[in-house]
Amino acid sequence: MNNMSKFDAVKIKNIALAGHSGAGKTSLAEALLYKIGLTDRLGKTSEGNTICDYDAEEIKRKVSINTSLANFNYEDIKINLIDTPGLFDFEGSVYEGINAADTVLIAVSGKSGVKVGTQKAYNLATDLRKSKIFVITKLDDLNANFYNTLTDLKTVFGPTVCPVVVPIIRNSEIDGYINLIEMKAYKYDEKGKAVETEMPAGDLSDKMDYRLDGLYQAISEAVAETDDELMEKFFEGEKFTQKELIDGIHKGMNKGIITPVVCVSNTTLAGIDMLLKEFQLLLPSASEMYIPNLSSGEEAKIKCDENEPLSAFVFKTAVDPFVGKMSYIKVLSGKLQSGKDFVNSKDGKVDKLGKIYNLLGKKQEEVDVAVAGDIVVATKLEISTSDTICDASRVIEFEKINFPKPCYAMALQAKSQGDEGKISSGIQKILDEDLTLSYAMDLSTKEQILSGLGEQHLEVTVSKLKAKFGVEVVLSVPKIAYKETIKKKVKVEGKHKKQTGGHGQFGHVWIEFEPCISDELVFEEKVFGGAVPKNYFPAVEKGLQESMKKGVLAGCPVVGLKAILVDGSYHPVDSSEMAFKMAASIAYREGLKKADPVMLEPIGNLSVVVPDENTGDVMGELNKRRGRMLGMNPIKKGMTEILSEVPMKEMQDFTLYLRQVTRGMGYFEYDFVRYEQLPVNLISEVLVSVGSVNAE
Ligand SMILES: Nc1nc2c(ncn2[C@@H]2O[C@H](COP(=O)(O)OP(=O)(O)O)[C@@H](O)[C@H]2O)c(=O)[nH]1
Ligand SMILES: [Mg+2]
Repeated sequence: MNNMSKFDAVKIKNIALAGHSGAGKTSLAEALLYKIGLTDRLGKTSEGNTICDYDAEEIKRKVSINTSLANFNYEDIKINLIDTPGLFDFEGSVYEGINAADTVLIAVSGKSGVKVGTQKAYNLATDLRKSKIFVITKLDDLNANFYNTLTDLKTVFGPTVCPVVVPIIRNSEIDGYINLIEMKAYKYDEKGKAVETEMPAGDLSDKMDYRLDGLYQAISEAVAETDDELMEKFFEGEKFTQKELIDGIHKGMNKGIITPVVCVSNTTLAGIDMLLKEFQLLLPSASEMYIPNLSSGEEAKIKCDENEPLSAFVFKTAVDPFVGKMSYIKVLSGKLQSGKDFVNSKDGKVDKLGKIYNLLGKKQEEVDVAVAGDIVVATKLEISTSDTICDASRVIEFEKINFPKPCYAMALQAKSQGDEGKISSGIQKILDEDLTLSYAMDLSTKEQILSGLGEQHLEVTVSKLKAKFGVEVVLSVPKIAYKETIKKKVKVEGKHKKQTGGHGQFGHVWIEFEPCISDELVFEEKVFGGAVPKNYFPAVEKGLQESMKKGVLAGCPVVGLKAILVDGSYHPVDSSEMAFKMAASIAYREGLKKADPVMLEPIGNLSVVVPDENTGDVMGELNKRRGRMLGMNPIKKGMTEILSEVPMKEMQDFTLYLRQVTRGMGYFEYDFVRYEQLPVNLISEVLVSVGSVNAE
């Protein structure tokens, strides 16, 4: 057991690996851990044997799904790596990982360049005031092009992009790397070991016009921006010392005005040692990080210092059927110590910390204290993601993680009957760990609806239910809660008369039906001279109310109906409440058919945010989906919000469409507003889909 942490917040660096799927994040974590000597073989995500992709679903799918942790010591610092998934369906995990980081390392594939995942990671890191560094990967691949990718980064992210390690390219092959801070050139041998070599003069690449002096000038300029004195020095044409460059970049990263760019190969390990050095020299430590605001919106006014009272934030929860609940915690001040009491600021409850662990992938190493700045996992505690736990002497609550909202819904059913109980207990555990999922019954269709961020997200959830909780479920397209109403006023007769043996049945009514604005039946009577005795009125009303549960078109519930009992007759012996109820339902069926019945469909308000260049496409698509445009607003850099009203029927796969056309940049919110008449030409199509719900 690691008894006392050797590291204080000045010596801890929390780095989230983020970026587009396939950019090489998990492989980079693997390369770093191998280089450090924590592993003796370099795992591959495609072979399912990496440290960070250890979950059964990840091994099966060969892709990261959860945020995972690894930690190592480098020189005199402790580095916590937080590997996040790149697929947008698992974006919730990216929010968790970036939340816990001080620096977001954005991996960019040198083969494919800047992708939507690159932009999303950059934007989220910027919004949460994290430092950023770009790592261009896959430089060993012949199709990788560092300088094109660099140009790409500069175009998209502007002048804060600042190359620090660049390759020397001769005859389309990498001939070495230059560290622009040291102004030294290196070659890597087969073992990924750096050997210093001669600095090239002039061009670094055959095709591109990136020149050494130009790159050096760019770094100097960026560094000059961080400090007035340095700016003066720069204008006087003086060269910066190595220390000035390092401190300047460090400061610039902290302020968010410099994003260094380095390059690596995760397979040959070229550049990995320089990246470690960069971690040590350039990256801000946990003590310098921006402390998130309180849930009240106020500044937290605390220091990331172990001598302050404890405050720590739960950024992730994992529920293991065997181990139980695992809470991933970032300590923001003070010390987290096993066996010590803490207060959960959400409800003031006091609890005692059990065991705490450092994680290396799935491997747990017990520790007994974690100081400010560090990340650990605590087990078996009744705390949830986004909770703040504190020392009783200073109870504060940090703002919650603002997770993306579920936007893709499917109906969920047990494969075999009787499993419903198992489903809800299993889902409850999955909901605890995944705040981008929701599970609720649709009261109008009586279906259980599972919503998440996309198809794969729900697939993985179903797969987890089976693997972890032993229950099999099937997903289907959710039913739409259609309704029916009438458009015309009619007057109809309903007569129920039966003579069976001795006692007969007799009920007879005349009812006027007309449209009105009400979800419930509006019932009146205008009966003269006791044609229908008063004591049968409630039976007539009840008969109509029961009938309204099913319309005459598709058996959907009827709304907007007013009924006036105007006339009828009775029999002194054979009439009964039952008989009048029957008569009312006969009148109902007759009346609604004649009263121009129509179907109603739910309509919702849609606010969809897309990159400017996609507005035309998305508006065209909304038009096809029977949307009604309400307006357009430019929102932050390059994004436009389109407001419209769209029928719910057309929204089911909208997430998938939007993902595809905006390559993942677009997002939306959709809320039910009202019912509207379903166009007549769609009735037959809808009849097919509703048929099964209402046929009893
Ligand atoms: N040639 C080469 N392949 C790489 C490198 N880094 C990652 N890959 C491959 O790219 C694919 C995606 O890598 P992975 O680490 O899973 O990406 P992630 O989604 O960002 O975690 C895998 O097949 C890796 O083997 C690299 O530096 N060079
Ligand atoms: Mg990965």
